[in-house]
Amino acid sequence: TISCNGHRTEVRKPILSERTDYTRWRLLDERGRQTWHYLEDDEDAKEWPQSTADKYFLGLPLDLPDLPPARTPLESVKNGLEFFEHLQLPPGNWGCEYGGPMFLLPGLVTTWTVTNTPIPDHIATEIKNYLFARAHPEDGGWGLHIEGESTVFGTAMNYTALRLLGVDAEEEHMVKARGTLHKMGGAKYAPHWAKFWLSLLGVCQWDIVNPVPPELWLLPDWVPFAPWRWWIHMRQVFLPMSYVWSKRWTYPETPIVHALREELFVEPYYSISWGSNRNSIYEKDNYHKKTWLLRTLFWLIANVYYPYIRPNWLVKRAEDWAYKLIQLEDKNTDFSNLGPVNGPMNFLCCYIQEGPGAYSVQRHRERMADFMWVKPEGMLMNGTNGVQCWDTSFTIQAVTDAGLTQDPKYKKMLTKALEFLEDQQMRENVDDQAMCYRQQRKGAWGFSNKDQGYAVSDCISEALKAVLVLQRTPGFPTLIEDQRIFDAIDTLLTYQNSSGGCASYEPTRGSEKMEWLNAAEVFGRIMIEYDYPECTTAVVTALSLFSKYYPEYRATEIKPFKDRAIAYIRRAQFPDGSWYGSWGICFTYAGMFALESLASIGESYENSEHVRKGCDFLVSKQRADGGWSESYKGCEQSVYIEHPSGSQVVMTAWACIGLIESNYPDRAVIERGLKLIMSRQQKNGEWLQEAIEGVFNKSCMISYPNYKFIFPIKALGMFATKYGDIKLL
Ligand code: LAN
Repeated sequence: TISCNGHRTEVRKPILSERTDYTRWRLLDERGRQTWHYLEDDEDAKEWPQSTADKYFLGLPLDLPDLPPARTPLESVKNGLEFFEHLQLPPGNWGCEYGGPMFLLPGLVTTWTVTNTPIPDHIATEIKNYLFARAHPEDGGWGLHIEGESTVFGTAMNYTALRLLGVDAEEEHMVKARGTLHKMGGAKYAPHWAKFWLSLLGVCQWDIVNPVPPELWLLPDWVPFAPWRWWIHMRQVFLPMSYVWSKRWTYPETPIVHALREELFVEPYYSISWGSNRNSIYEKDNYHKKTWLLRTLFWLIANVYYPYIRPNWLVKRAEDWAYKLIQLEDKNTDFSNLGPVNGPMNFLCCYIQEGPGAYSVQRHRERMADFMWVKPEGMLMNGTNGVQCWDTSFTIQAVTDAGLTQDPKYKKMLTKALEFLEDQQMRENVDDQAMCYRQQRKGAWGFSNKDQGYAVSDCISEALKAVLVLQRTPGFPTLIEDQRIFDAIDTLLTYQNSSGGCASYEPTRGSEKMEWLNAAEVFGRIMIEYDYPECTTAVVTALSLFSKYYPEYRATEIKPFKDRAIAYIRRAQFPDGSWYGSWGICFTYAGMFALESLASIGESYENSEHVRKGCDFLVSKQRADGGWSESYKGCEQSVYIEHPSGSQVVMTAWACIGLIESNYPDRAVIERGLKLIMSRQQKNGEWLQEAIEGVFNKSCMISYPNYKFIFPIKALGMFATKYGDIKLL
């Protein structure tokens, strides 16, 4: 069939099975580009056997031997490394699922649908399985993230994704989810992003979407709220969204669109007054309430500017410029894009602008695979195209802290890891850096890989520390010559804010007041870059290590940089002695970093009031079993809240690392924490997954599955190096 706007809408529907054959899945890692492949053919499967890492990720039996029980911290570290080494991928990096957010798959499935992208059966089947597995056990809905309570955002969007994949509306999970959605008021009460996706799908009408005018991209740079000043994730999502919004592009009406119009709302579709429900939102979705200022602006744009003023020439200029910026983003990342939200959206923009046959559309289509991950529950979409550089840098550092870099047993593993980091260093700035408002990146590392190519202050720092230490260890090659190290430092030195702190991708470019324009409702603190104790610490410690090896280079700038950064760390401490963590949950995470910062300039429990208060705070939260435990709710509410499932190895490791860094005088406290960590280690050396570890934007959680290896190894290793490898169990 050919639809009204000339696109073919006839795409074969996937055939959904109960599940796929897990012995057929393989992870391919090509220089840090990770994609999963399903080998239908027996011959192919034989030629490309499953690795231990594949089996581990898929939850298949591993047949690894039991190791001698660990009695001392170093024995535990060695058992842990024995296991973790099996998970190292061929190019030298570590990888893992990076799930948590529950709003990513629906955007992808919607994009696939509206761009007439065929979805292979094995992929549709496993996405369906994942979404079913992650439905809330009680009400059958979905939340913003895997541990959250059901929201309209999660439920309306994931329900839609399942229907687009071909799940029947009368299927038992679907009936339950729909009931929950209706109890919350239906999709009319969805937040902005959901209204956007549903409108382009044709399930809502565009009038229900608060304005996303691309005209903002035409504002001169000096305007205090111009988009180039926003946090990069917001402006890079705003960009394609504004393009689609401006075009009011809509998928042709298909039977599934009609069905969803019936299913997602409590009232008949034709009775809904779209324009008057732009601000309708379900209470639990409304984490960050819109300000009166923003609501007024929206009202004026929607009711005055859009219908009566908006001249066509301006629309054209704005759309053209927005599209140009989309193309630059695509070019600079080879279509990997910054993240899993703007990736599919840019894909859609290319489809709209250039048509289904364009190279850009084809390349975007291929790149979607980089975000996917298969685990026992099914297939999910990762929060980035992987955790490659980040987890690899931390792993090297953990082995270093355990004093094991010279142990021949780990030489091969560490050399490969170093080779990976060498390969992933960004050697040049992006083209047209100023035009697309990008930060300098020469010499930097990112969080995932070089294709994605976004430098982050702490990713540069952690990678740099790993490289510096290994390259200075006898027996390791110098793969990165001095000039490349200096490039990294030059870039790193661009990251300090006037406050002294460091943010994530860029120094802060605008005022905190911009939060008044936060329209996403479901996230907090998203509009600009903020100072983070985590990022600042990473930079400080990287600079310190660098100066140790290269005392001359830019020394007169590094010293004051560090002083200002430490002053910020002190200022960021809460009166109770804690620090708020923005990227890990929550106070144990930030506490570890902040105490590390202070330790790096010689402050310890003995000589520093800040350290004393920081340690006392942590110690006051130690549980009777010796562990620490934090719930994601602490991130939302900015107070320490324990996780109901008890002590967690990851948070226990974070707290212990902070205390060890600080020379906390009562060693028994630390030993009790380490004992808990050791007692949770399995016979084959692994630790099992516990509660979720990471966070972003205060309200959305994200998994860091390798942290359960990295941080216990680091904590135990640091203890052994500092106090000796004494018997603990
Ligand atoms: C990440 C992942 C890594 C993280 C650290 C390096 C740990 C942090 O110290 C700095 C910020 C950074 C790079 C970060 C920023 C926001 C990300 C990219 C994420 C939490 C992973 C997913 C998240 C991204 C915004 C998800 C897509 C959602 C949107 C709201 C656009």
